[in-house]
Amino acid sequence: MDIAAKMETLSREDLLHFRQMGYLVLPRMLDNIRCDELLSFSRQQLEALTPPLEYEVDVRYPGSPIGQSGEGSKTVRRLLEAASRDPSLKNLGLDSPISAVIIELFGSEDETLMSQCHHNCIMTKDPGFSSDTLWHQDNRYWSFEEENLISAWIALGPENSGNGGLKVIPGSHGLDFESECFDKDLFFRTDLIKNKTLLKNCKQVELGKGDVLFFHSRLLHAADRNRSDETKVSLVFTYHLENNLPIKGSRSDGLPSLRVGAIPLAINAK
Ligand SMILES: O=C(O)CCC(=O)C(=O)O
Repeated sequence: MDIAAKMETLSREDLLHFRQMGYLVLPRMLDNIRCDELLSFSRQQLEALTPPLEYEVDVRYPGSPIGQSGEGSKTVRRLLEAASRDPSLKNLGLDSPISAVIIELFGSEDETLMSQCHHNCIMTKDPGFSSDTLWHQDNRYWSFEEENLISAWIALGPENSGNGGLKVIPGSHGLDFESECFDKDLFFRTDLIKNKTLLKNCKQVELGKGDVLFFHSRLLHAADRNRSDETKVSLVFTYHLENNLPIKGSRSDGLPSLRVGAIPLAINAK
């Protein structure tokens, strides 16, 4: 898997879009050959149930199979620790046009690091037993000093409303919410009028094969279950700055973050 991801340079419009909306889609960062290699690797790992894994039953979202031994109980949701599964995945996360875009989006002199915890994963959505992910900010999962992380969501095939692609509330990363806006599991409540009004701005993110969605950890997003016939596979990496550290002892602190190679955008990646 050594075919380069396509080089990208961020325009002023791209940067402005990310700052104002909290997300940015860059089309065709990976070509079809690269996507197919990553897909075939992911399918092998899925078939072999190569640990560490998160199963649909573990999350208990609407639609998740129930019970550790019932039908669908072996449906994988995340192949965790993606970067440790193959050197090419580590390279893609740490030393590629994708990580170069992340550095630009942070726009900081501080070093950028990639977390090896949780969202460093190959995310799968099986048509048979997938679930609905309710509205949330990713800070629900992360415990960092500051709510300032950026994820790169790499679509290895098309992602849309039919197969459980992500929906976002543009600009929500910049809003301050009172704690009552979220339920006890930190999902954004859909029964409050003020929340309902905001959710009317929902936008389905349509991704093509090889497109990358960059989004801020404060951006409200959600996704439905997969109603297509094919498993959806995406690769996700999450980044933070060196001066924004995981809270000691939290799940975000379970593995050390890795330093991102600061390759300039103009120089081609391996
Ligand atoms: O694909 C999904 O169901 C949503 C995943 C998600 O929002 C997340 O991992 O934060």
